[in-house]
Amino acid sequence: MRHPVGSAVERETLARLGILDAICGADQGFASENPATGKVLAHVRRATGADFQAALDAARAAFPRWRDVPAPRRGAMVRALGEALRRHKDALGTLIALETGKIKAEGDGEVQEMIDIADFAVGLSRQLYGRTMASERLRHRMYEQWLPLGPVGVITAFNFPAAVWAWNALIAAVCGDSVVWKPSPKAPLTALAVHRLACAAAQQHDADGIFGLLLADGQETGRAMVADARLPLISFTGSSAVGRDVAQAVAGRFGRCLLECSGNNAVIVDETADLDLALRAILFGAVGTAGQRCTTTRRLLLQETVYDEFVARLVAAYGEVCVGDPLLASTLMGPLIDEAARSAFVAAVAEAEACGGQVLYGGRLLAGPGWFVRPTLVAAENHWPVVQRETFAPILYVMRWRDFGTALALNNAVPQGLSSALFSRDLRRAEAFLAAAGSDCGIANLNLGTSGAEIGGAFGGEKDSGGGREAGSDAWRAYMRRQTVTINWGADLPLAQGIEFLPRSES
Ligand code: UN1
Repeated sequence: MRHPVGSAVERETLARLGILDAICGADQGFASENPATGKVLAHVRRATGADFQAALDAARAAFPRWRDVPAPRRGAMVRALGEALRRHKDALGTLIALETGKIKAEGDGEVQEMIDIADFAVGLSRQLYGRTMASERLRHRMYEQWLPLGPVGVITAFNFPAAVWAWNALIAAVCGDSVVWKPSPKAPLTALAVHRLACAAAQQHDADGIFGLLLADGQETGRAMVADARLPLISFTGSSAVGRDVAQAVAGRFGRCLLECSGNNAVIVDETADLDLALRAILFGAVGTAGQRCTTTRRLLLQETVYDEFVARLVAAYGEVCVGDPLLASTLMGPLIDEAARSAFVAAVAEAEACGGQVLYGGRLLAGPGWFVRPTLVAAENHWPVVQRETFAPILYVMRWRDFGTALALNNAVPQGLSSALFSRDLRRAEAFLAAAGSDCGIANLNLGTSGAEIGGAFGGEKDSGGGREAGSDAWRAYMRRQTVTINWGADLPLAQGIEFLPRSES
């Protein structure tokens, strides 16, 4: 059952996070809405062109000071922010739920993801390692070092309004960079709350000005950031269509891009799989966050021998999903983000049906208020345009296969290449899935779902998913510039490749 949240909870949450004073009148800014009620949560002030210049100037001014701070001390600032996030986890998790419609458990999980990346970044602050190479020349030494890059522009989406900033900003911070953040206009309050905590930590650690924030609801600010050579790196999360424009614009000025774009992630299930595990993973992957993760499971590829049984179990499980108020503990799925998302859901279901798709479950809206839909299963074919596209909604397209080669081919036969998963107990199939000719995605999971990655791995995808890698592993390198250093400590000048280059008199 749905119980729209009351404004008392909203006010109290904003107060707990200390951002009530940042709220402005309706005529002074743009609205953040609660998708569970369809009502305005609050208005926030819109950044002007002057604010943009001021934010860039501040980030530029902060950078030379910050890059001189030893990296482990930069880590201490991030540790303080991680501690503040721990203290505010409940309130921030609630605000994320209020503003994005994701359920409270997932809102809290998103804050935990920030805490995790903070811990990771603190450790990293003592591990920004370069390599030493063996020089071919006598009495020469070679090594590479990683140096701070400059102010980083971070553009984030509504669906992870806090964690994706943290992936970027906390790694960038230990790397010695300042950060200018443009969050989604659909989640400005979360950004305000996070930014407030970040600035407090920065202030306590002589890092004033390293975290900038620009709240804006048009395309102008994002475009200005992308075009501005003062931001040597742009990290962008959003659709492949916008990501393509960002990539071209940033390449045109020889900037660097980190792109986290659309996914169209498949789960393959074969007849040897633990079907109980597969069912739970697919439910979380397809229904979690109301299908609005870039890692959401959008395609289910079932071996034909288990198709009927598994679909029947899935339909039954979908019937048990409680759709409603994101703050209620019993709710598994909240609303879509806005009316446009709900229209896209309706259009996608209609398009699939027009192609001959059979709705196995859901396919319908739930009556207002709020942008609620039913989680949806559609028997479909992979080549239909609607299946080839990412629709940010809980629609799972179900398909069947006979031989495993076909399953692998279907997994890869979409423009996107973010996440993928196989449920199987067959060693040969598992290895084939993970081999070079297997999944072409940036993420390949065996016996777990496509979403819910840990921060310790590098996160990102191939093809139209953009090619970026963020968060763990060596993703930090994107936020630094590499310098190759060669030192001659001898009294001679040998040239590489054995070249002799001497005036005639000396030879
Ligand atoms: C996103 O949807 O943009 O792996 C990020 C996951 C989360 C991050 C998703 N850790 O689903």
